Amino acid sequence: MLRIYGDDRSGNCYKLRLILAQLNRPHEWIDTDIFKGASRTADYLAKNPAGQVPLLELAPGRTLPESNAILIYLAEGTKLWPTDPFERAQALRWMFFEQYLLEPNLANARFVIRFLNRPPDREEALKARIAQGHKALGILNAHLAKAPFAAGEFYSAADIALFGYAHLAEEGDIALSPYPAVRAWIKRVEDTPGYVPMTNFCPAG
Ligand SMILES: N[C@@H](CCC(=O)N[C@@H](CS)C(=O)NCC(=O)O)C(=O)O
Repeated sequence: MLRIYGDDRSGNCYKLRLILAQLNRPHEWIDTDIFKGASRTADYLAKNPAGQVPLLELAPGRTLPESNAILIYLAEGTKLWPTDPFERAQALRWMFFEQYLLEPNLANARFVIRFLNRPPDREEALKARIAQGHKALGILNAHLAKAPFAAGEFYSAADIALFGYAHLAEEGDIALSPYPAVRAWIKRVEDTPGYVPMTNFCPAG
């Protein structure tokens, strides 16, 4: 049985909720409250020294952190992972992009606004995150204006990786209105079979 350690307020953890639902994979979900330090205990740090969620545990001592690595592990051999080498490389390209340019900015802006209530001493750093978040969405928008999904014609784990925080951008004061191709793609992702919204696990507000 797959075991996931996750916190449902996290877009990185929601990526796994979504792929597991879409692949109909039975699993055990261990609620791990990051605000109460549950990812910083000695036991947890032995599983993931980075002290972060999500984490996949396959067996004692056989663990995998990093949301996108877990997505790839779960998607391998399914319709959500391309078999064509170029499409697979494209999927990886967008998953690396997500971790380097999109997630750090969108997730951080959302965290400061939604969970820290936008403290004045974080305002300058927040503005920089918002600006970089817009840059990332602009790049994604240009790509999605030419292709329906990240890796090309078909929905893949790369779309799930990008969707995790792109669909939450406005919670970080990053408007999606300038990005029509991203908004159309969000709708396409929501229309994929087995889609479950994040609000099923973590009510908005
Ligand atoms: N690159 C990691 C980032 C994971 C991450 O940032 N997790 C956050 C929640 S979204 C976390 O566990 N924060 C708690 C902490 O750092 O103490 C991934 O994609 O899994």
